[in-house]
Amino acid sequence: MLLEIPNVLFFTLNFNAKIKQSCAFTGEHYSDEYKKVNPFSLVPVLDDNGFILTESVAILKYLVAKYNLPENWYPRTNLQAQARVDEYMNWQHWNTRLKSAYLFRNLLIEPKALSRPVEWDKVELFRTEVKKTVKLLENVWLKDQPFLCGQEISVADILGICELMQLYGVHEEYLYEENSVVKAWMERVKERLQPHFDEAHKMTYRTREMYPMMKEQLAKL
Ligand SMILES: N[C@@H](CCC(=O)N[C@@H](CS)C(=O)NCC(=O)O)C(=O)O
Repeated sequence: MLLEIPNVLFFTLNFNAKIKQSCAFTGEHYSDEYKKVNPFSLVPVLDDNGFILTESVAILKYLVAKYNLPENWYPRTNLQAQARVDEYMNWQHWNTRLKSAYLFRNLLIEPKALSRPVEWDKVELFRTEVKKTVKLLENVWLKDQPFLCGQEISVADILGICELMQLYGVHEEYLYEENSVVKAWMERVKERLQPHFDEAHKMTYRTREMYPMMKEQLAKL
């Protein structure tokens, strides 16, 4: 494939992201057929010619190794640089990931799936939590460096930006845009990942367009 090497990584990830999005929105991931592939009924899942792998972090590391991507994506020779990326990937599960995902779920996914009104107290709680995480991104991860784990982009930045981008889908982007350091980092990462970034986020952009209408419907429940 004659794509630039980082693009190979993102092209592959885009492909999985498409499966993930359509699957999670249609509820297909609860089917018995899907459970045969991923017993956790979650997305993403990688099927590399029959080798099935769940968990986004494991998938990213596998893809970097499989395509022998440049060191910056996930360092292999510099142990401390690798540990730094691992540090973020472990931290994010209970921070960027959890807070952003729960805000998104509470604003849209759960009310829609369960046909129940939005629980605004929970939404407020997770808005506050997202703000705290954004502050930590600024003051810890992005302190003195342009990317989350150093001077170069890594898989940590892909994970980080994708979690925040779901908030763009539900018009909550002010939560990270009001932080100039995080906003500038996101612009930097996006630019580095284009055109694949936009391709990967088609469903997010579509959700954003439809959200005002969906919000109105949810307000009637
Ligand atoms: N730890 C897992 C989390 C996977 C996860 O929570 N996926 C969400 C979407 S991003 C999902 O499948 N949600 C569907 C559901 O909860 O029904 C990973 O990092 O891959």
